[in-house]
Parts: sequence; C-alpha cells; structure tokens
Amino acid sequence: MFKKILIANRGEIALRIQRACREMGIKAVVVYSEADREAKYVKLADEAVCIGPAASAQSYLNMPAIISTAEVTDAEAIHPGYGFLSENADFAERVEKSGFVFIGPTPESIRIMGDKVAAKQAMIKSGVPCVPGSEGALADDPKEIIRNARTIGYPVIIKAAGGGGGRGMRVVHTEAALIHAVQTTRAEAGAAFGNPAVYMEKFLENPRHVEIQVLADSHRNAVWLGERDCSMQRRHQKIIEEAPAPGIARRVIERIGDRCAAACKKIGYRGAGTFEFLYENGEFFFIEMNTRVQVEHPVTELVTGIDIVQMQIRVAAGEKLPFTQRSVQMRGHALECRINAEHPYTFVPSPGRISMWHPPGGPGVRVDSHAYTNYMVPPNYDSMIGKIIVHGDTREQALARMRTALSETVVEGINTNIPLHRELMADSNFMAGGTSIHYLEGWLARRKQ
Ligand code: MV4
Repeated sequence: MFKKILIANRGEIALRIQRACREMGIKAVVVYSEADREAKYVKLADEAVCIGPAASAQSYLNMPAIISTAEVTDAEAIHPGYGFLSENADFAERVEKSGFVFIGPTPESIRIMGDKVAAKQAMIKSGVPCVPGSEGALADDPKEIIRNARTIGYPVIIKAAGGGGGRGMRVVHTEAALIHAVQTTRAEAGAAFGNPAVYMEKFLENPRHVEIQVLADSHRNAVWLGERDCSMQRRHQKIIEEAPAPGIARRVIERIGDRCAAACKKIGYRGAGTFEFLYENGEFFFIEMNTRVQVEHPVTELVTGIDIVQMQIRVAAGEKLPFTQRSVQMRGHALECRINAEHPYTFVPSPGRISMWHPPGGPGVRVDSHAYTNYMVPPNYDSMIGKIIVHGDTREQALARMRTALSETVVEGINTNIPLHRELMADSNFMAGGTSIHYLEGWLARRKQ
C-alpha cells in the first residue's frame, strides 16, 4: 500500500479523501490555492503546499505544479477527486509518465469515455443498452443526416462527441430545423471542445437519471454497487440524490448492473466508475460513463457499507477487490442533499464568511463538509459547501431523518439552498418518489415569488 498520497482537489472531497488516507495509515499531502490557504482541511493535512493563485487554471488545473509537488513531497500516488483534472486523460498520462500512480482508470479508459461516440460504441459492443441513434458520428452529407433522423424518429437530440454533462446538445423536433441544428452544434462543439464531431439520438422527453456505480480492480474483477437516482437537478446541477431508485423493479436494475460489471471486464476498466442511464417507461438507456468518484458516492456507501474512496486507493495500488458481487448487499435507503452557498430560489452564488455553522447529527446522519464557523467561502469555485446524507431502513425513514437533519442545521452569514431542500422534502411528488429530470425546473416555475 502507498505510504503517501497527494490530493489534487479542494473542499469537501479533499477532506473526504484525507479521511480515507488517515484510516488506511497513509499520509496525505494537499495542494491548495491562495484562496484556500486558511481552510481547516488544509491545516489538517500531513503536508500542504500552495501551488498558485485562486484562479483554477493556475492552481487546481496546473499540471506541472501538481506533479512537481508530488515529486518534492515524495508522494507515490495522486487522487484527483471530482471535477478539475479528474477526467483529463492527458493529466493521468503525465502523472504515470512522471512515475506516480493515478488513482483512477487508465488514460486510455478516460480517453474513450471522454469521447461520447467512442464510449457509446464500446457500450454497444459490451451489451449495455443505449439510446437508439446514429451509429457513430454524423457524416457531413445532409441527405444521410435526414435519413438518420427519419429512421430514429423525431424528436431527436444532437450531441457533441466532446461534450457531456449537458454541454453541447440541441433538441430537434422537425426535419425543417435539422440541418441548421447539426451545423450550429458542430460549430459550437469545434470551438468549445476542439472536436466538431456530433452524433444523434432519439430524444427522450421525460426520463429519470439513474446511474450505476461500479468498482473494478486490475485482476479482471468488477462489481456494481447498486444504483442512484439523480433526477432532482437544475441546469445539469444535481441537488438531491438517492439510493435505491424508487419504484424500479430489482430484477430490472440487476440486469443492467450485471451488464455494467460485464462491460468493465470487457474493456479492462479499473477503479470506480459511474454508468449514466436515462430511465423511461421501464427501460434503461446508457448515455455516458464517468471515470471519477462522484459527488453523490456517499448514498451508495451508506446502502452498501463499502468505502468507495478506500476501494479506489486499494485497486490503484494493485490490490484485488476484497469482496465479490454476491457479498454486496444493499440495505435500507439513503438520501443526499447538496448544500450550496447560493440563494435558495434565484440560485445567485453567495460566497463570504460563515458566521455560524451548526451541522446536524444523530442516527443515520452523515455530513461531508469542509465548512465550519468562520470559514470563508471563496467566490472562485463551485458553490457546494457540503452534503447532508442520511440512511434509514426505508425511504420514509430516510426522508424523516433528512427533515430532522435539515431542521437542525444552522448556516448563518451566507445564503444557502437549505430552505429549498426543506420544501422539497415535504413535496408530495418527491415524497411519492420517481420524479423526472424536469421536475425541479417545473416546480420552481410554478412556485410563487
Ligand atoms: C438526453 C436527454 C434526452 N434524450 N439524451 C443531459 C446531460 C447529458 N449527460 C445527457 N443529457 C440528456 N441527454 C436523450 N437521448 C436528456 C438529457 C438531459 C438530462 C439528462 C440527465 C440529467 C439531467 C438532464 C437535464 C436535461 C437534459
């Protein structure tokens, strides 16, 4: 096992990875920007090195600074967390070429999954069901594109191969709008991702976002750790996640989960990963794979009892997964509310000093946050300041525990989205379970004020 790991991230996930290291007897080095100098998790680390100014481009995205910090501190491996360089294949490659272990999949796996056309083709070959669409990237020939769309049936969606996470997509309802939409998406994709390739899919009008967590080692073992429903989102920012997904038959999930684990073996995947699906009318359709640890990993940890971050470290060190699929047992229900420093209804960011931070506690309550009383939320990064995660025997118990947890939580000095969470936990449609990806935006539009 590694003796020392460098954490190339900030905020709650930097603290989460540090906790995994400490429990495993591994020393943790954190790199930080000038904006994060005073943060308590920076002081808590075994070593901390300032790598640049607040702007991410000069700090958390600064590959030479991060790799040279690993060199001078004698770290053996680098954990990228989520966001920043976590899904950058060039970074993973440079880390390995410099003699360090990248805690994540191989650069080749990251590269394939970063190209959404290549990812989909790999999944089709591996037997994972995908949204019906063009086979590969669209040709330049307008006649062929029109034929494609007729075969698929309107509405269709044009997506950039280099996109993902909601960037670079366009819905098309009629043949009259098709060619212009393809041209515009191509131009935007070329400018934004340096890759003008686009592909076409049937547009699913009202799906849920359900994802499968996987873990694989470098000894051809792969398991899936259940699913998460992440449908409660606004502008591609998830705010509530849960496991299991309400109202989906276990045998349907199991068939998909087994396909995901089989695909991991087939493509030689290593590390933690997430298969994203759209779920509509009882069917699963693969859209993308994420090759990093996700913000919402704790809900899976609470229902499986498996520490995903520790497993990432163990498989990166070459260890075998210490359990088999048969021994993965799902128990109870978990919910996560992301706490953001923003106005609860206008979503305007609200950085600044937290004059009072009082986190909740009690049975089945977990708080993953780097915040504390007097912590200054910097204006330079994502507004998420922590997550409240609860576990219960049933979804109803988890909801009751989340309501209690939210009622206990005090954050003063900045705005947070806690009032929004309190309302949603009492919303009859959310309480019933199974709301779609469009639910929150509709709910906000209907809400007075
Ligand atoms: C779709 C879709 C409907 N049909 N693909 C958005 C993020 C990216 N990961 C894929 N996305 C979508 N792809 C087809 N064929 C609707 C979305 C989508 C969405 C998906 C997941 C979570 C939130 C979303 C919000 C709007 C659109």
